[in-house]
Amino acid sequence: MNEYDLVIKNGTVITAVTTIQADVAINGETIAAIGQNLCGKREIDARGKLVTPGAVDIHVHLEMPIGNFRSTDDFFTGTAAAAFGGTTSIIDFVEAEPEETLLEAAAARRALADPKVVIDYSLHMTITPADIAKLAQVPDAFAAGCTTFKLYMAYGYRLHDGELLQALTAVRDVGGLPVVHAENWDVITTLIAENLAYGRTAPHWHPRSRPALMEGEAAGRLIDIAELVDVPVHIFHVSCVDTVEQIARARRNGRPVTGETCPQYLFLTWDAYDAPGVQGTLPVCSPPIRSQAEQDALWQAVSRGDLQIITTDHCPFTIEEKATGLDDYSTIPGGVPSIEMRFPAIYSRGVGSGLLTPSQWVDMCCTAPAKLVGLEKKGHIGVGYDADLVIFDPHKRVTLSPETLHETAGWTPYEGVTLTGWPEMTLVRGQVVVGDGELKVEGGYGRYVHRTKANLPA
Ligand code: DUC
Ligand code: ZN
Ligand code: ZN
Repeated sequence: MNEYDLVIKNGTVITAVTTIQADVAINGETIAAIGQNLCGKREIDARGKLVTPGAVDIHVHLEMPIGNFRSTDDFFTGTAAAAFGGTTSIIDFVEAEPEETLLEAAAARRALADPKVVIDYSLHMTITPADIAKLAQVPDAFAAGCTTFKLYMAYGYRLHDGELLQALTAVRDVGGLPVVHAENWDVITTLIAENLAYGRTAPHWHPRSRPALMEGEAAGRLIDIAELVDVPVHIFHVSCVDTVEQIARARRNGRPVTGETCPQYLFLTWDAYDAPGVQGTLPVCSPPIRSQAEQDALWQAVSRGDLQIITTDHCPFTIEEKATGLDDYSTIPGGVPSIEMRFPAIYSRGVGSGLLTPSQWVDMCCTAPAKLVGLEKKGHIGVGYDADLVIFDPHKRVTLSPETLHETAGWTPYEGVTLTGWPEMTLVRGQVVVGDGELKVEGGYGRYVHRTKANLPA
């Protein structure tokens, strides 16, 4: 009988389309067979456990410079935390300095990440306003494996509509996929100035400066410009019904548009901004966290499939860094940590409540994101795919806190939330990366994935 290198036996295998009792056999770095009574030189018993593809988070910011700060998790701590939570691939970002070429910037980012990562990763190429003069370099970025391109409609990186049109056209011409932060920056900056002028400086005013209606407006405008250009588009971190409706309408009209949301919008409400002192600064992220009604509606959208992907936008800062904006909410470095809890949290709240089937959970956290961004061998349990797998204990209860998590911000917005279901073991290309509650590999085990395409949204 054929003996495989490793067999994960007796588990409940969940894919985006089905749930079966089966063994999963691995040779080298690759899934070699799925079936009954498979034999391995090594075997891991997964009886009573779920076996899922490794989760794929296509939106993380590790050691990202923002203003005077740099997001606290680096490529080692961030990917280690991801692995503890069952995530086996991430996509981070390249932002070129004005004097750099896109290729130089990508090479520098890889030089930073390569020695540190413990899971596999790839990079979105950001097109900033300074890069509009470099659009002729977009084919080089694509050829370097950056097949997806980040465009901002907010912050200093914000592209005006004409620049958006130019960037979308350049991305279309190489067959790339634009991934976009959609908010209305003119309205936001005007509301912030007005609030500050009236002495409204507390984080309470953060979501009130970034109205849901205008997030939807920006998404709709983006979708229209993308239609004009005839390019697909993926909308990042959807926080409200207004944006969901724009995406759903576009999809009904046959437009290749997808949307993602993130745990902060599914687990928190804007009441968090009213916590006293520095506590109220911690959940500042953009788009902002909104009302309970918006949160409920996002869960419904996820359940219906009106949003197709769940990512994190992991971008944490320390309490001290957040506190620098205590007297002016508009200066608080934006972002929260979610990289570790995403996959189990969506299982616990989504599958646990019956809002999501196990296959929807796997699709939104693993399969659909991998497919969208062209991680061809990730996100699915099938012969020939990378043996990126999670052995998931559906009964294990974990209460989230800085002590139970491996992120380095020193706080979590999910403090005290108890989840039912947590990864017991995480494998990347056949290697146990997390097991027995420990990290089993060194920085550098992870690899850059040189993508060759992005796929049209389904
Ligand atoms: N929003 C955040 O809150 N942080 C990182 C970038 C972003 O768009
Ligand atoms: Zn963003
Ligand atoms: Zn982001």
